[in-house]
Amino acid sequence: MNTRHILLPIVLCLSSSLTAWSQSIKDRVIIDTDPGTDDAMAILLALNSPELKVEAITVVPGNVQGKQGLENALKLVSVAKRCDVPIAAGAQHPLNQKLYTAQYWHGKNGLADLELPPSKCKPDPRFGPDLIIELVHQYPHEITLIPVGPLTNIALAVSKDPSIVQLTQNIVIMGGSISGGNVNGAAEANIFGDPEAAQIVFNAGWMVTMVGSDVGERTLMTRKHLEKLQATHGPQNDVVTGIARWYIERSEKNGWDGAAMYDPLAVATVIDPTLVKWKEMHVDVETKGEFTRGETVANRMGANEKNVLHGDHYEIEGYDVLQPNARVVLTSDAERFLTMFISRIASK
Ligand SMILES: [Ca+2]
Repeated sequence: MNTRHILLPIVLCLSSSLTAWSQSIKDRVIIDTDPGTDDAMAILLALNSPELKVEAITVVPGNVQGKQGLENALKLVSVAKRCDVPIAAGAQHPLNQKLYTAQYWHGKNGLADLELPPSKCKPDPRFGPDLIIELVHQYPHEITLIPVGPLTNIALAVSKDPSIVQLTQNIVIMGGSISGGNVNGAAEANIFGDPEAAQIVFNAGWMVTMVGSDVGERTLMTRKHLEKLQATHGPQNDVVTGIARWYIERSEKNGWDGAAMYDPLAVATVIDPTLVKWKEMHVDVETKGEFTRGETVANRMGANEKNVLHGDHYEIEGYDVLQPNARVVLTSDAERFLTMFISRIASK
């Protein structure tokens, strides 16, 4: 070990969120989503969890194009008989690059090629980022944002009205990774999908809880869990079973033991923060790197070396402390999470 690191004055402690944010009886949440198989499971988990009041669902392009994502969100909410929840379209493309979609992982329609009944719900006419701004002002310090797609809509909302940063209770994202990507060696898909937006969101001035792909990939829904869920029936139960079966098969073909529960784990982290453990870090998003565009670069030391020019070379003169801007989730209690997930969906 490098002895300089031992001298660092900063002690970074593992903490569970029990002390980090207080759970109100019912958390008002906005889910920003690119549905998406795991998004569908996350949305239905949220709608069936008494701890959460889903104030809106905003749609962002990612796994599928924005139009398809909106249709999927409307169908899912209709299956749950929750047309009272506003569903709004948002951005139609990333801030500064072309859209990357992921039908390979989600099926041609984004929902495992299941044909859901036509939606009885209508889209909300407001623009997703504007709806986020409106709701955060309507319920100051009460809204938890749960972005589970590229961060385009959130970046647009924060850029248009930076005051929402202080007025938002919490932001829990599915995105990033501190141990390699799932798109390539460096980047996770949601951050890769809009790195400039992600850099805006991480550095907006709030504490981002980051549920990364590395943790999601250790939180697998396997055939054992699928068997439990397909033993019961109901409109939502059957949709989740169909999606999960397709997603597990797709994952197995790619060498996984089960389906990574990326987005549902982010929702579950809001429902019950004791399901995960995190560490505070400073996270930046690489927007330029030749091999690393879209990587979440997490500083584990809490500081950067201060290098000062001495004649023709630099010398280290100590450290510049970095303020943490993220609670980086490191582990999850996967079995307890899956037990909860199945119990919430079963027979619904
Ligand atoms: Ca997603």
